[in-house]
Amino acid sequence: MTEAPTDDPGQDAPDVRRPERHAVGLPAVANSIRFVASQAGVRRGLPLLRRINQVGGFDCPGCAWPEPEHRHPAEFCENGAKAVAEEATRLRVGPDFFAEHPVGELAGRSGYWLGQQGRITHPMYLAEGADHYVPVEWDEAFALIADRLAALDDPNEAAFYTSGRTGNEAAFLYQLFARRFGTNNLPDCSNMCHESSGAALNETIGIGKGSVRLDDLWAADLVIVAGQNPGTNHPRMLTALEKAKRAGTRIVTVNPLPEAGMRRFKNPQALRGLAGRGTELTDLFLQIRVGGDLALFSALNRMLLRSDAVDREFVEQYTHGFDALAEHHAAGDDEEVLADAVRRTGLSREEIERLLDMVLASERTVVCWAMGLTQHKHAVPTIREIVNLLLLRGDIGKPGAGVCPVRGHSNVQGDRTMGIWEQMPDRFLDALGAEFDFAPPRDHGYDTVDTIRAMRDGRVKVFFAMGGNFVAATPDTEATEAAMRRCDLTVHVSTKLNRSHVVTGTRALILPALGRTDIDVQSSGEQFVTVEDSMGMVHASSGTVPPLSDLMRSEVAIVAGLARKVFGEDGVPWEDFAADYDRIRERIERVVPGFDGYNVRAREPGGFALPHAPRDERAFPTATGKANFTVNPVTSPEAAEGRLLLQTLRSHDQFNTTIYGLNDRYRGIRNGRRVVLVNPEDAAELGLADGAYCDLVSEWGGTERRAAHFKVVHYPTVRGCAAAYYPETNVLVPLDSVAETSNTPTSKSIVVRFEPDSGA
Ligand SMILES: Nc1nc2c(c(=O)[nH]1)N[C@H]1C(S)=C(S)[C@@H](COP(=O)(O)OP(=O)(O)OC[C@H]3O[C@@H](n4cnc5c(=O)[nH]c(N)nc54)[C@H](O)[C@@H]3O)O[C@H]1N2
Ligand SMILES: Nc1nc2c(c(=O)[nH]1)N[C@H]1C(S)=C(S)[C@@H](COP(=O)(O)OP(=O)(O)OC[C@H]3O[C@@H](n4cnc5c(=O)[nH]c(N)nc54)[C@H](O)[C@@H]3O)O[C@H]1N2
Ligand SMILES: [Mo]
Repeated sequence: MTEAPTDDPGQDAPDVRRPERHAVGLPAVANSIRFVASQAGVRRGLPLLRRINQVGGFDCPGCAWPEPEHRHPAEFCENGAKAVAEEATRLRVGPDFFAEHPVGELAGRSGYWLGQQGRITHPMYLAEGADHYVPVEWDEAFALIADRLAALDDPNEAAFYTSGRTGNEAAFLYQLFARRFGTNNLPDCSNMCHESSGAALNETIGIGKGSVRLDDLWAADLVIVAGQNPGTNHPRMLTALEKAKRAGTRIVTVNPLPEAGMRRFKNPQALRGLAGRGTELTDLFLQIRVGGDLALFSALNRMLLRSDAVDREFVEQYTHGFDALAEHHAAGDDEEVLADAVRRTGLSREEIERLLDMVLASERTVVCWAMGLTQHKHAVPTIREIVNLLLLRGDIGKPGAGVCPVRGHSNVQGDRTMGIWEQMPDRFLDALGAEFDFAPPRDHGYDTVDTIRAMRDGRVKVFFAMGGNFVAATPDTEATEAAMRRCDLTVHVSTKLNRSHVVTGTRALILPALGRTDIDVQSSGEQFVTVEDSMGMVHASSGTVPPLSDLMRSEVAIVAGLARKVFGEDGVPWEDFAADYDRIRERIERVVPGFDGYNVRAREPGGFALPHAPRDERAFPTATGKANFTVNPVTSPEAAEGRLLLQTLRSHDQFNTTIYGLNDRYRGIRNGRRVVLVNPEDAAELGLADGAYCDLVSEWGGTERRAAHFKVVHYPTVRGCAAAYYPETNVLVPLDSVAETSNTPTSKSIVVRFEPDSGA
């Protein structure tokens, strides 16, 4: 047991009500205002709400869902409001706090408690053998890092992690710093998130990003939302889906859980949403078994081929590999294949055929997905099979159709565009090297899972994180924490306190950063940063509240200051970059395609769109020069007798490892997070009474992992599958259980058995 003991009153005794049948509406509006006022205060907090996602305001630090061209005065959601309030809080964590609380004590606190303490206001240092963090000057902090970096035998003994909130300018400088230091070890949150989407899309259409814009949703005949819970994680997507629905789009939801948001939506931006019954969003709900999506889409494609509903012209002109796919689906017996799909998906044959009919009736189909598809062993083939479907129908590169991986962190896609990737292609490295007159390293670096392995084995000794909460977000908590403790130095550039600050290497630093909402003033004046949303739109973001402390620095200033300390006079004008972010954007424009006129276009209201060859001109920059069909043999996770497949997901009151509160309103869970949702029939078979406490034991490759003291909740999830919250269950995800090709932890399919409660 490695989890922090629970110290939140009530967290151990969650109570349960009936799940909601609709999402948003008045309670969401009331909740946003209450939460913002309580965290940030009425004077500091409430005016912020008017600046979220507005031209001249700041990009919501919540999710990466795009803003419509015509913005509503309230272009935010309940959970965006919580993300803003969390950051704009008036509470401070400064030297007094650290003097009062030894690190050992903090390591016993829950993540929720740590996050609630406030914004970090001073650079803090934990010396070797010390019990307390103590304040440190910025210059001294940089010197400490430079010193440990200089002590390494090889630049690849350092790893530089990024979480997806970092703006483009800081991300670009950060990867430049890492590569000039000599390593491609740039793990990021994306490795645990949409890496599977990137891998599948790069191979099949030649670019690892989605191909649709907002107006494509409105022009689509059919939108399939698979493995995603937008009511909680991308609430503004519901507004877009409602608009699509009113324009005649049909919507299919594929999910093991009946998520409230995809059922009935009460739009808070419209009177009908606040007062009326709301809009029924889903036309067809397919309650699929966890990991059954490849079987579903494969069966669908087989039937499509049989019914001769293939867009021959598109296939001939733009694609490669059709014959192999057709051959694959010609083999075997149709009845047997369908029966196999029924078994693997848990759906009925009629349900699969209804989906087929809807696909056949649609001239323009969009498929949206998120973590329910990406975090499986067979995630990459699953997404490739979705691409097969769209290619068969000619549904890429035309209005109203395409692939829509819905990104998580607000700038996770932009960070990738800026070079935060352990395997950036040579054309990027060539341009970077030419611009800054150096030879970037070419060997691929470590991703997130490989970084943990390298720390565990003593091959990475300095761990530096630009945001995020590495030890809580990554799999196999026990193994990861042990790996982190083996490091010589761990450094976190952070806004709020989290578990990664208290599970440290021999020495540790916390460097306090400005966030999205903070006004950022540098020597040339007030700065803005730019971000890229899930649909490839780049736009400006400027904070609007005064920082809580003069000692907080922007991420740009932190990287620039560190770089100067590490490299000395190296011919790169780091100070100029920090003084005026336009100077960084000029360089990005010369290195990264699609950013011409960056400084001008970033200042245009709404920003600008990055090019996307498949969408814009049906050009596919793949190895074959065409869009690639792929053959994906059907597979799905299995659990032996007496076991269930556990998926780990988000409640309505959290942003990843940041816990806003202990409720999950739409699912009817209150005052606690250590719950496991189990289908009543499975529960009866397993002897799990509603409300009983149990341990979850994961089984993988002959090894076992345990998470103690979970309350059983009988819940209408699909048979054979259970669900529980992340990050409490990360301890159960084996480090080596990863998706093929993308190396993403399989957080959505863990085989678990239930044992009697061993206590909190
Ligand atoms: N408020 C809030 N917003 C967020 C976040 C947050 O924590 N809080 N996190 C952000 C981030 S980084 C990300 S990546 C996104 C995550 O957004 P989501 O992917 O929506 O997040 P999860 O909670 O992991 O939900 C996964 C969904 O997939 C379903 N699912 C699980 N397994 C399967 C499966 O095998 N097949 C199918 N078809 N469905 C399955 C689950 O039932 C659930 O509805 O949200 C972003 N936005
Ligand atoms: N079991 C399981 N594990 C998962 C997932 C899952 O579904 N199940 N999802 C995975 C996914 S999709 C993701 S994206 C990862 C998320 O992994 P991370 O991105 O590493 O985690 P977060 O919880 O988003 O990081 C929160 C911390 O970031 C810092 N922070 C916030 N804003 C800023 C900022 O503006 N600047 C800086 N410098 N720091 C800031 C704060 O200190 C805060 O505590 O987790 C993954 N882990
Ligand atoms: Mo994510």
